[in-house]
Amino acid sequence: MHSLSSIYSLPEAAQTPVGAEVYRGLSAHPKTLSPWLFYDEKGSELFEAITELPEYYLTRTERAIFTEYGDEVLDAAADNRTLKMIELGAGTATKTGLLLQAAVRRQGTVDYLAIDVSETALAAAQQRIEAEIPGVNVISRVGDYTDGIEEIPCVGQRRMVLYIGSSIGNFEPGDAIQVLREVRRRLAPGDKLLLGADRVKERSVLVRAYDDEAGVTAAFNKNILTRINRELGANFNLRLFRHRARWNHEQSRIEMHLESLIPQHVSIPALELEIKFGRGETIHTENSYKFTASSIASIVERAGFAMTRCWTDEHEWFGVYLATAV
Ligand code: AVI
Repeated sequence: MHSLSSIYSLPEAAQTPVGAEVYRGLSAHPKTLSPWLFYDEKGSELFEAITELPEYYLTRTERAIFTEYGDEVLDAAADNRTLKMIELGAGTATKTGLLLQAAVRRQGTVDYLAIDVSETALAAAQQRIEAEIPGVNVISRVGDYTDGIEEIPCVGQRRMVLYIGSSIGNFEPGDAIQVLREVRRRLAPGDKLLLGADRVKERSVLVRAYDDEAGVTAAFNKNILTRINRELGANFNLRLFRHRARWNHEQSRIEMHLESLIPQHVSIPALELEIKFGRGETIHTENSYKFTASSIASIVERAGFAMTRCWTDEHEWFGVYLATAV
């Protein structure tokens, strides 16, 4: 009996999720790495730090929208019924607290299902919410995206799925539609989706948000190389790569890249790979799509929802969209 690795003579490490992605991405032309590789322990800490940067307006703007319009959002979502809330990629659920408070004001108690891949983030979220917002019944599920949505039985009630923080922007548009279709498949007509999505705006504001003065986003981007060094024994020299953030107007997205400053070779022993970089060649690590009201409506509608309401901030920098399952 031969294992797949001996038939195709791929090293064993190339069959782990990280190894397979690095093998695929760094053998490709142009070179790419998937953004989920950012989020090891250090990367998750760096992302939390990004959300507090002065240049990274996304988190604070979405929070301000929830603070100002939380009650309105809840009223519009509930259709005079009791609402149950389900959050995809809940993380530490800090902004969600504002909506949960509005739900408790409206209906006294609320069931809240938090879904995330990080068990530690979920445990912290559960503890904090239960301590700070009496009336919230927190259920947490470790899993990917839509796992567990059906677990909330909803006879005569409304479900509202939260997908906030502009995470939808990290998918290619076709994949974003697929993710929302998966959500839709698990809901009943009339159930709601609350989507937070960043908006197209002036280029300089966008680029600064992804290339901050303090260099936190640069460290976040380069952490992907540290991770490959640690987990696959590679010898990336971080000083020989620089962080780049570019606005791609045609595709309406911020791209993050790691640019090789010199011609160089990097070896990845666990994958038996030797990677050659030209000067100025990049590894494309992330896309962060920015939407207009109509581009986000088209995604939501193609996934089986009708756009119902939208809230924004005074600069119209960020959008919170309520959509109804049809
Ligand atoms: C998680 N996601 C919404 C962030 C974004 O803005 O696309 C990830 C990020 N990348 C660089 N800074 C933040």
